[in-house]
Amino acid sequence: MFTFIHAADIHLDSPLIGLSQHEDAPVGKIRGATRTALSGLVDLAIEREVDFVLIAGDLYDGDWKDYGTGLFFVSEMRRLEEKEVPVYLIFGNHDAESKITKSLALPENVHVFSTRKAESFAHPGLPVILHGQGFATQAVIENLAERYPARVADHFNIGLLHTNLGDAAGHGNYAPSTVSQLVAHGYEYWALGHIHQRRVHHEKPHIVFSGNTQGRHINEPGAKGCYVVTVDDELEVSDTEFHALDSVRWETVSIDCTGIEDEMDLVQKIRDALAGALQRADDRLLAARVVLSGPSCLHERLHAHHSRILAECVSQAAAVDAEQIWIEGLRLKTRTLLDPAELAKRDDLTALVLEALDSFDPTELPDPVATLKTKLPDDAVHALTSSLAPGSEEAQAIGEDVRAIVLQAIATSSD
Ligand SMILES: [Mn+2]
Repeated sequence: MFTFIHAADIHLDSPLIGLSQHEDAPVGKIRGATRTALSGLVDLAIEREVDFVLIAGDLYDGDWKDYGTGLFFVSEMRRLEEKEVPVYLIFGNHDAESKITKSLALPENVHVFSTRKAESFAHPGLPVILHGQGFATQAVIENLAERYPARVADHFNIGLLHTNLGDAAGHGNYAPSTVSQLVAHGYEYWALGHIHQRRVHHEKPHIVFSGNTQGRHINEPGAKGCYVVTVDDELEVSDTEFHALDSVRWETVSIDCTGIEDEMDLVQKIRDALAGALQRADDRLLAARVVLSGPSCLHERLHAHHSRILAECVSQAAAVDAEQIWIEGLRLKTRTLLDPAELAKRDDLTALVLEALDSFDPTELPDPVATLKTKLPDDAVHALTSSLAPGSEEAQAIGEDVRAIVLQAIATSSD
């Protein structure tokens, strides 16, 4: 029997998006989260006395800002070298050979697969053989797995691959492959990287994404970590155990406002929901996005006072645990209880306003930043215009705010 750890997408020193704007955010903890995950991985490998560790691409987030990133990785790998734990590593689209301009000599226990062609490493002392190829450039579009070596008989064959399996939507379509192709290849275990959501796609043979080791934004919620894989004496996988490594947990905290008529009741609900989410985060720093939804008589007030409600979320988070919860943002998805058709019956002018409101599109307003744009660098102009592009989340939110405020004004005007 032997065990190994399968990890991928560590994205060492990647910033966590959406947290740094808080002036008293625990910057160190947030900035160090991807490092904490790597240290946790090494601790786990030592504690469990695993035979080896796999890292299936995107160890680095991109080129190192300075040598600190490399020094940290080397020092963590030395801890494994002392315990004689080999590490098998491929590079992915984020840390493709062509993108990384800095390098440091790695300890001898770290084996990096070639980026020119697929190669095989026999793991000493066990009937285990590893096959892999890293990315030479970011946009590897060929099906790398097709040229992986044939299965070696009487061995546990592991394929290390950074791949967009099954043309998954929303991911760079790099080194595409399919489940049926990988099954047919004959290896016992495909250790995959690239998709940040962990998933066992197939068992016997195993085709597994471990997901990333630390969520980096609100769209990477829930526990993140690695798999500890156990292989029995018949060279069959007997267990794939997920182990969380994240120190900052992202979660969308949704509150259904149906039936809530009093703002104080809503505030209490927000506080309870945050307390529940913190408990689920298991002593980790919780980065929460609050989403309010459902039909509510508070709809218009919430939209008119977005920043106050956001501040209330921050305040309630602090009341639950000031050190442990950070509010990433607030999304208002409530619906009005006012009936525009009823309001329109009042008089012609109201009907006219409501008709105009119906077709209101904030992206068609005269451009308030036109002159500013001529003075800004291209990147900033792009950021400005894309955030207010038709259909964007920001444009929709502005549209919702305006509708709610106008409806409220009409509804209260004749009361
Ligand atoms: Mn990645």
